[in-house]
Amino acid sequence: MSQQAVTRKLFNILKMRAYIGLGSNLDDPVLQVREGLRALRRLPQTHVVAESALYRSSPLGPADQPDYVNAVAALDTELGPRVLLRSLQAVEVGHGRVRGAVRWGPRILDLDILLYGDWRLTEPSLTVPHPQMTKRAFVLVPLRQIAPEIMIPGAGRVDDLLAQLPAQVVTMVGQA
Ligand code: ROI
Repeated sequence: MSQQAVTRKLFNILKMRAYIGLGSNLDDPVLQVREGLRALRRLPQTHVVAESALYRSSPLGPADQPDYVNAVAALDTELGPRVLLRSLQAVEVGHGRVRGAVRWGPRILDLDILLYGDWRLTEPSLTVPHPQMTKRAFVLVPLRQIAPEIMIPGAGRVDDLLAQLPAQVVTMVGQA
């Protein structure tokens, strides 16, 4: 077997399918989310396998802020969840995100680990599945686009979760 084939085989064994939520409501949110997707494609030991379209929605939480643009990406990654989280935080900071500014305030680029395989983690800095994702149509609508059959550990199928939510308007605004 060639060296390349060995490397590919190892990657297949080690990799985990993770889903990342992206969101922005400042400084040209469509551009920010596209830049975020580009940054995901550059992560080491990681292949982006699907990207949803971009969706606009009004802010959940304080209403006196601009509308958000959201998307979801699926990755196959060899990075563990904590290293993945640190890598995402580095991308956020690179995009001018100031952590701990205003809770639920506007943000240039937000990258969240939604799912990491079927793992369930509860740690001070990382809870997986993302604890609010089941209540957020702006997460579930793009997730359903790229993974209609996905099961959210401890919560259920994405379609069933969406059916239980009060109507939230989430409008497709462009392709990734
Ligand atoms: N609201 C929407 N619509 N989209 C988001 O990505 C988003 N992110 C947030 C809060 C402030 C909770 N509201 C949001 O962090």
